[in-house]
Amino acid sequence: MDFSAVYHKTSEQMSYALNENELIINLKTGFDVKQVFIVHGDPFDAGILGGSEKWHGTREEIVYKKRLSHHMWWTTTLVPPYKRCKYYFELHTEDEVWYCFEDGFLTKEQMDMPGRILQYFIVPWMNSADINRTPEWVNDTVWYQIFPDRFANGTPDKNASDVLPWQTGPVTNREKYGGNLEGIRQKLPYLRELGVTGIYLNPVMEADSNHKYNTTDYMKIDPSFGDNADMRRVVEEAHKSGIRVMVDAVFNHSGTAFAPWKDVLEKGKDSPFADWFMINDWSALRERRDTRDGRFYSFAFADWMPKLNTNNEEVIDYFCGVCERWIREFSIDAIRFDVGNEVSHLFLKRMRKRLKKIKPDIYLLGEIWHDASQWLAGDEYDSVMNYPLMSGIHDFFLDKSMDKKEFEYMVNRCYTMYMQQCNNVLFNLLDSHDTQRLMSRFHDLDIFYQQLAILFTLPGSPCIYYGTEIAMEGGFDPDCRRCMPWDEIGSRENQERIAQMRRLIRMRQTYPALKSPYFHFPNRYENRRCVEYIKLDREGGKTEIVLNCSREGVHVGESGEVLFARRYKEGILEKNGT
Ligand code: ARE
Repeated sequence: MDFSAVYHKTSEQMSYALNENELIINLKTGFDVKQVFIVHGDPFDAGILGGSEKWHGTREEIVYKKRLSHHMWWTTTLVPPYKRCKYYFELHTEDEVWYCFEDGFLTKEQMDMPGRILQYFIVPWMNSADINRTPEWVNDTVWYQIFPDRFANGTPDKNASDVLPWQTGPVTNREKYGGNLEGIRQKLPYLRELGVTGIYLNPVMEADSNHKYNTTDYMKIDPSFGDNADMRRVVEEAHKSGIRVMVDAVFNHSGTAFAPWKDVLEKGKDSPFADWFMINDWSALRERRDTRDGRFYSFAFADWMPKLNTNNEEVIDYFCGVCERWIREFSIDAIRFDVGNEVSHLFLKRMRKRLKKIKPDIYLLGEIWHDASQWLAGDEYDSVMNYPLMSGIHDFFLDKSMDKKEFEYMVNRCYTMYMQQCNNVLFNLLDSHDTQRLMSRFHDLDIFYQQLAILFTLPGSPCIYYGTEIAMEGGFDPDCRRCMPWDEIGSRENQERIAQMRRLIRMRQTYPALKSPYFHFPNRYENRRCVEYIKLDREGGKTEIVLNCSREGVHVGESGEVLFARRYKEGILEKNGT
């Protein structure tokens, strides 16, 4: 047996309480392990100190498994009647059997040796206060991301003098086009009609840029977007339409017009805010150049975005207060934390406690592009933006040498990184204001819809970036932030695309299997790039997703209702068909 491939621990996503009753246990092995049993029971079954009675446990086969690129991932759910569990694994290869304990592997003879002290895996108590709980509504949500300056201008007759005429060509990061909260409010019926049930707004607080990631005032809506009353109105009307609202919180850094930074510039070390930032050289704070010289720390090396010291109790308290006020004043439902991997854990732990206390189902989302397990133990974020899934899907369509097995490994990797409660509320996206637009990656409508079909059939909650419903084009920042072409929305082509998006959204909302965490890859089709996976719901409902990503047609049979197909004729899924 390949011992080095076997991995288990009694923490993180390997062993955790899913809820008050269920305990999920995962084990990683090499492909040489063909069968796994878990022997489990109450630690005190054989008395307190063991004594003469022998602890036996119940032996059960682990039948659910997922393939990763170099490992097999075995998963089971136990219901320990007394909230405690003690266990070990029995691993079978073709010709060997090994018993896996916390301190290593034993043969049957070694395990049964009289007097041997066995190091079982132990879950001492499933304390209800420690269960990782995430808001249930998120799994049912279909998000729509809005970059406010470019989505809709609801008051064109009141444009400020620096607002440029709405246009649909390329844009820069210096221009303002007058998109605002009133524009968003007026488009709520459009979004509702599309089937959207959540909007994610890029920053709306006051800042002297068009993207507003350099905040000046955390409690004041930027005047170019409206005022606090407009924000209240948008949220209120969104709620009436069954749409929840998520705002962007930029707490890793501020803008240079943020009052505490201005105070620091003025008073230097004597400022009461001196420790609110991360300053190394007090003599050169005003100089305008990137911060590679280390005079202070900033976002990336942008000197207009000085890094906030989220290790400081005062800073923690201030920003927790800001979020509490957002919840109270605007009734928002969710917060996305910008540069969510650079703020302190202490800050996030405090934040979660305070916010969940006043709004238990608030959704706290971290902007983290890599493995985020350290933030997802249940005491910081609820989940993260699923950029690993975005790049995995993208690479599969880009690299034709990859076969469906690699697609399977990629999806399985994304869904074995975190606990199920976090997977259920992952924020799944294919593009954003920080990436190329989906349509501009391949310029192919079939591939575009195939990727969306994947997004809408995996666990988590899917998000479409404004304009994706009409397959809007756009390169990297700033090109992905073009104005929404409302004048062209009525064209036949756009209407067809909107109808297609509506079908996808409705399909997701109608079939519980699509949202569920249960899926497997039967790989029944011989074609190496015909991806197939089956989603199951709790009631036994099943949906099969087949994506022909090859250059040949694939016979798929006609066993059920076809929910969404791009290029499907008489049982044959044509090339690039979904
Ligand atoms: C602007 C220009 C850029 C220029 C930059 C520096 O547009 O072309 O390079 O200035 O001069 C905001 C604005 C941007 C602006 C930026 C700086 O939206 O337009 O850029 O401020 O002023 C990493 C971070 C992640 C971050 C991305 C962009 O970890 O947090 O980079 N995303 C957030 C927001 C951004 C926002 C900021 C942060 C700053 O979503 O919109 O930018 O508030 C990997 C890594 C990731 C990395 C990712 C992308 O995969 O794992 O960590 O994300 O690549 O680089």
